[in-house]
Amino acid sequence: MRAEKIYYMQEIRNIAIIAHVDHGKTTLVDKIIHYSKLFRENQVFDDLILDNNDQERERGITITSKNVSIRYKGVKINIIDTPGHADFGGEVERVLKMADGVILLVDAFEGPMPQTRFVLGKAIGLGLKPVVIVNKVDKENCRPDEVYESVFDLMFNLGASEDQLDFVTLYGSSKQGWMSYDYKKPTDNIEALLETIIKVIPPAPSIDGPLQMQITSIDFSTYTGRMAIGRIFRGVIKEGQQVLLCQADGSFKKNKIKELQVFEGLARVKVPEAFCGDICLIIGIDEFEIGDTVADAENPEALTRIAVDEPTMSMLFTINNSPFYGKEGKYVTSRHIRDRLYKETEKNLALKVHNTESEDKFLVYGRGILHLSVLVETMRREGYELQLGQPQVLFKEIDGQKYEPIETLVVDVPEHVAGKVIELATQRKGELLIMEPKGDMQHLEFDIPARGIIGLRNNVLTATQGEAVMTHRFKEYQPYKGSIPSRICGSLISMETGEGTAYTIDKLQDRGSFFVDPGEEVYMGQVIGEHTRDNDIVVNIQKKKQLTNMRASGTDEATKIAPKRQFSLEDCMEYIQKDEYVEVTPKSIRMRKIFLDEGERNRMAKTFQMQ
Ligand SMILES: Nc1nc2c(ncn2[C@@H]2O[C@H](COP(=O)(O)OP(=O)(O)OP(=O)(O)O)[C@@H](O)[C@H]2O)c(=O)[nH]1
Ligand SMILES: [Mg+2]
Repeated sequence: MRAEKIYYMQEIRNIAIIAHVDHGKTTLVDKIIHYSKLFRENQVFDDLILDNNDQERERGITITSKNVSIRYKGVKINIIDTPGHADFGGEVERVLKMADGVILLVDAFEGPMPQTRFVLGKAIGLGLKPVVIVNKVDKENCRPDEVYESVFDLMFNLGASEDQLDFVTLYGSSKQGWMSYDYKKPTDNIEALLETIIKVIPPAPSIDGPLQMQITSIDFSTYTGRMAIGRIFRGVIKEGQQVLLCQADGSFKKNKIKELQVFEGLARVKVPEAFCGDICLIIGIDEFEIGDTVADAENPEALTRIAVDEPTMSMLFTINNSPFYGKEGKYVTSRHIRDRLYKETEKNLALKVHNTESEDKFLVYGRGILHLSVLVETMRREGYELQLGQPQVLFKEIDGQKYEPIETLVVDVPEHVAGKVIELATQRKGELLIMEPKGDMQHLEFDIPARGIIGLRNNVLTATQGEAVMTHRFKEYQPYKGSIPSRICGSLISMETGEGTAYTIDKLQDRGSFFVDPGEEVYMGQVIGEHTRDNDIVVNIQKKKQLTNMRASGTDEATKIAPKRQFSLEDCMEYIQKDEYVEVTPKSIRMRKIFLDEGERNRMAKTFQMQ
């Protein structure tokens, strides 16, 4: 990257786009970028997708926030696209520090959801000016007027100031690429939004004085290592400048700005200097932390620090020691896994890794199932083999009493199956707080222990034929609610190692449902299905049919066998019991008993019950 232009002080707006998961943030940012190309010269646009890493594309969600910028009527607008999933909420909170205003998107059917409340609460608390977009008004059954009302109520309840309550509302469709002040009068572009941003979001103040830049995000590349991203709150920052890094313990560390970049469109552009109000990226500072201030070498003054979110869940990572170990992966030793995990902590801020008394086992702390599973999926794609223990929520002791994380659970579900969902949530100590009609659905809200949510999604989807829409987010710690029945059904465990036959699987179908197909290689102690009853049983699926007549075994029965139940990585993580592992390799995901041998398993059963 070469510095092609000198950037002079300019008018800047810094905005973050916030919303509940899937309400259309990234789609909108894509549309803004496309539209703004009308105002740029000589910029080549690829087919753009902001969710640019593999897992973001496949899962259709944003995992890390992204900075882009556009120019509109001579103003530089820095836009931060944020993730909507609750596991990444801490990231949103951090990047809001770079913004002067937010665009709050709310789905015109769904209305405000748990994450809407969380991110809006943070924005209101920071005094940011909101612009509201009631999005997806192209959807059938949408309720833009009601949704507007509930956004207003929510803002009011969150303690918004008068200026914040006096927000502009736009209606539109990110997907179709239009915004309008009136949803009954669609337009064919998003100009109304850009006009609104320029008009109502306060310009980034330009303050002269000794440099202050606060690091709010980390980026990483194998060439440059860790890069610091943040906003300049005072003064100017220059390439080659000597600076002091103000650290958490109050000490200062000398550093030199090796290279400086700012965001232009989808790209990062190397610049000789960047000015107060802009968001920049610094290469060449070593060993910084989030919240550190990059300050003037003569007059270093730290800005108020940003808290990094604490983990809420832990999971055991260990080496693969299954009978099929090493068949598919490149990296399989504890050394490989340890190095990879510690490397991850350099950029994955909410992640913590602890050693255990065994050098093969690591406890990894994160913000939830999705946060941890994204890491595991990344590792298997890189060629790692490993095993995972059952995820554990983190308890706290307050005044000698055991406290546990409680979540708000929201389920929208067709009326005729609402009862089933209530039953499932109540079994897991969920408390129904709200039940009201929403369009032709029932809207249910519960308080429920985070423990109770693990594994709930699968059951809810099965009970509602996939029609329920379910989300949850951390609410608060409350006193421990007592034991929650774990999985209601036991496991079917393979007695032997070898290929399962259609004949035996067919014979055992009344015992439960299978997770493996005939012909699939399984090993002794592998969890190959779910028992209809609550206890585990060992079954032999390798037996061959006696070939009394000369027909090939299997083919006729195979047609009667129910298709195997498919489990995603997250499904497995949520499904396993305390005495089970998920085995993860680049090609396979299996569940197994920790002790593969039945005798040993029975001897060890007590230790698991005691936990
Ligand atoms: N009908 C309709 N669908 C939309 C609209 N905007 C976005 N979508 C769809 O909603 C889904 C989610 O859109 P995204 O832009 O990825 O949502 P997001 O808010 O960035 O999601 P996260 O980053 O995961 O929080 C995609 O399938 C979009 O095509 C809209 O205006 N109308
Ligand atoms: Mg997104």
